[in-house]
Amino acid sequence: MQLYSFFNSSTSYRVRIALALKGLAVDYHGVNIRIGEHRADDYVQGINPSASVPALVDGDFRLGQSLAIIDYLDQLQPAPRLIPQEPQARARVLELSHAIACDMHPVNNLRVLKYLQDVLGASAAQKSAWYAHWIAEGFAAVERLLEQHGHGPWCFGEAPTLADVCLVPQVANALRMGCELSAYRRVMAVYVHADAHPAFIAAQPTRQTDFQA
Ligand SMILES: N[C@@H](CCC(=O)N[C@@H](CS)C(=O)NCC(=O)O)C(=O)O
Repeated sequence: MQLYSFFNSSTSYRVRIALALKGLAVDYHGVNIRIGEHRADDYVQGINPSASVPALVDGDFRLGQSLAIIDYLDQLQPAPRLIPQEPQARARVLELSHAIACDMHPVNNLRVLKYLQDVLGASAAQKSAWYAHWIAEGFAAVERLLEQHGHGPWCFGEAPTLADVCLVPQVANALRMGCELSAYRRVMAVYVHADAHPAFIAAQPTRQTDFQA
């Protein structure tokens, strides 16, 4: 399999964690979204019509969208299962995962921040305020979800699920952007626990072949 990824992309980071947890090896292709490689015609036509990372290529099967990729990997290699099968456990994991992947990530995506700056004329300070605002809203919701339904050292129990796979990259991204996260006690406890796991370490941005300081 081939993975198209950018070291600092949180959605790529999700897929890297899932691959590492499952012990699946891939050929890694760095796509530098800072210089627009994800918008190049051959990438959009040949790899990912969404013009984003990550993308997975398995033979002649091409797939974008990190959650769809992780679901595909879960079907291909169920151990360890990241999306539970029992209906309520599955719904709970998807609820938290979507709070991050659908509510938090899209509003702070590169193309949104670029639009704010390049088209709407937002200053660097306004862009940072936007980013911090949506991080605070989002993690407050995730904290409440963990408070009401979380248990164990991971989001839900004694083993990682898709919820942890989404949480860690989103926290890492927010910390990199200088956000203060100590108020989200449960979020940070899961982050600290998960970030010490070998699969989560292997997936970190600094460990990728396309990493740039
Ligand atoms: N919902 C998609 C989002 C993919 C996405 O937008 N990835 C970001 C990097 S984290 C990207 O490629 N951004 C490029 C841009 O915004 O132009 C997924 O989960 O894969």
